[in-house]
Amino acid sequence: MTRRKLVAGNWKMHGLRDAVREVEAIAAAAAAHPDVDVALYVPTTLLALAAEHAGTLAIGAQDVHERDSGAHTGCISAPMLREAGATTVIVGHSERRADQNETSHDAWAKAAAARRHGLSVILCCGETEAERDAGRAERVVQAQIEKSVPEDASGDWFTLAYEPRWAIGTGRTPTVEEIAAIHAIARAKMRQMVGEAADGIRILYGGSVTGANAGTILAAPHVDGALVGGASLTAEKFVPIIEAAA
Ligand code: G2H
Repeated sequence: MTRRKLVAGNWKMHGLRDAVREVEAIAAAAAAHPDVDVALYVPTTLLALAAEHAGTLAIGAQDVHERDSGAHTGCISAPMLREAGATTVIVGHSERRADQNETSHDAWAKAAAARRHGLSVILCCGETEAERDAGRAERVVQAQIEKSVPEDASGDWFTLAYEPRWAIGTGRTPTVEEIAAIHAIARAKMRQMVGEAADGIRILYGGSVTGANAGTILAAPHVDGALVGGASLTAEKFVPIIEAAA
């Protein structure tokens, strides 16, 4: 099955209103490469502004609450994200797992909430350095997938991102063979869970992707795109990654 490449930028806790210039430039690059899907996950405060300038670029949030409303101070629901202009959301990012103690079950519930309200989802998984050193990377990723991938996951709304925690923001990446091996295992695990629908689900690699390594990583077997942090903050750094996917 052919899967379109997806290049997604995760701005994390970066960006004030003047960053709209970067959104515009990234949107122009997305429009110039209609064969690649491009998404930008901005801080909540920038959703509405970014959506105004998005064109074909998908604008997303970096987290969502599992409930639609209620007494949850500081949280944002899927209907609120939709109203602000988001069409997609990241769940289960390892920084939220580490900083907010989020679990794979939380990621599952958040993905379900997003789905209920028509938001597409990137769900993140990935092992720690200690887990990889102990030879447990494959089992850790399989267990995360088992606990977090929704029963109705399919490629029209769901994407998995493999982000080894030790590669995030460190400048270190696994070898292409290591990335391909985990992606193959991840797809096999999803096939067990959702059957043939797994073949339509894109699996992104994330962790220190740059313009310099994107071509090699994106050409690896089983890699359907990239989730990019630091190198997505400016068009100058992000556009070469979009071009590498085209
Ligand atoms: C991993 C990635 C974006 P970076 O978190 O999700 O960040 O590219 O900075 O390693």
